Amino acid sequence: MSSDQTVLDTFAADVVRDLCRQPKQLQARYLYDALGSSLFDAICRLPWYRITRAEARLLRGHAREIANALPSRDGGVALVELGCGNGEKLAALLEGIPQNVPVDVHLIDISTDALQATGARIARFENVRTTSHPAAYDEGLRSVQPFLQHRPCTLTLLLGSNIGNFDPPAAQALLRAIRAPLANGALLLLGADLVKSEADLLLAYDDPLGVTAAFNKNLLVRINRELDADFDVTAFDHRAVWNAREQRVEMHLVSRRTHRVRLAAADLSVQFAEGESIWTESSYKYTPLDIGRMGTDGGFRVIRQWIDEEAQFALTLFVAN
Ligand code: AVI
Repeated sequence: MSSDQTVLDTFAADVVRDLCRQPKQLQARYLYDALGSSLFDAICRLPWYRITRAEARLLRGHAREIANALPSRDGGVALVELGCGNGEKLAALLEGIPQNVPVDVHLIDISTDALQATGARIARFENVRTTSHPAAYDEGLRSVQPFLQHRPCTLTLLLGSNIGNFDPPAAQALLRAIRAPLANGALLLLGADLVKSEADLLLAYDDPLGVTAAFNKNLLVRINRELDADFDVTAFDHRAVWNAREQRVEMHLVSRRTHRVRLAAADLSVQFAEGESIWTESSYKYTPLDIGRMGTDGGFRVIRQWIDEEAQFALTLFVAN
C-alpha cells in the first residue's frame, strides 16, 4: 500500500471516529492542507493575531544569546524544529549561530508545503544541512532520535505556541517525548502565548476579515475533497470561545440547521442538529509560571524567559537536566 493511501486511511479513520463522538470533534492537525497552510500564513499577518510578530521580535533580539547557551559547538549543532511553518523563525535563529559552525537541521512537520517553504528559506545558510521529516510530531521525533542520542549540542524548537494546540496531558507527553533522546545540557526553546483579555483573544481567533473562519471551514472543504463528502460549507458558522476555566480558546464549526452529511469514501452518514458544533481546535494560553512548571514536569529547567509585553507572549529557554 502506498504511503499516500496510508495517510488517507488514517485521515478517514480519525474523521469517522471524531464525528461519531459526542460532542463532535475534528483534529486540529488536519487544518493544514495546502490551502489551510496558506490561510494560516495569512492569519499570522493579521493585526489581531500577534503571536508570530511577537515571537519574531524576541527571536531577533535574543538569537545570539540562545546560540551562546549551547554547551559546546565544536562538533556542530543539531537543531530540531517541530512545526516549522514558513521557516521565518528558524532563519531568525540561524542568524545567531556563527557561519563557521556546522548545523544539522531536522524539520518535523505534517505539511510538505511547510517543509518545502522552510527548506527554501534557509537555503542561503551555507553552514546548514537540512533533513525533512514529513510526519506528525510523535512519529517525527522517533525518526530524529538516532541523530540526537549522546549529542549535547542540540537545540529543539517548539515555537509559535504550537504547544497550545495540545491538551495538558498531551502537552506533557510531547515534552517528555522531546526530552527522551536528549543528553543532559541539550536545550529546548518554547514559544507560548500568555493569558490576556478575552476581547483580545476573541479578535485573534475570530478576526474581522474572516480569515480564521475560512481556515476553520476549509477543514470541511478538505473532507469533501479527500473523503468524497457533501458538507455544505455555508451551513456552518465559525465560532471562537474563550473557556476561562480550561484557559483555552476553542474553535468550533456550528451547524446553522438540522441536516445530514454523507462521507462516501468513509461510508458514513452524520446527522447535525441546529446549533450543534464540531470542536476543531483548542489553543491553550499560559501564565509565565505555567510554562516553567510544564517544562520542569517534562524533565527540563528554565534558563531564561523573555516576555513580549505588547502581545503578552513568552519565549522560554530550557535545559535538559
Ligand atoms: C498553530 N497554532 C499555534 C495556531 C494557534 O494560535 O492555535 C493555529 C491557529 N488557529 C487559529 N488561528 C491560529
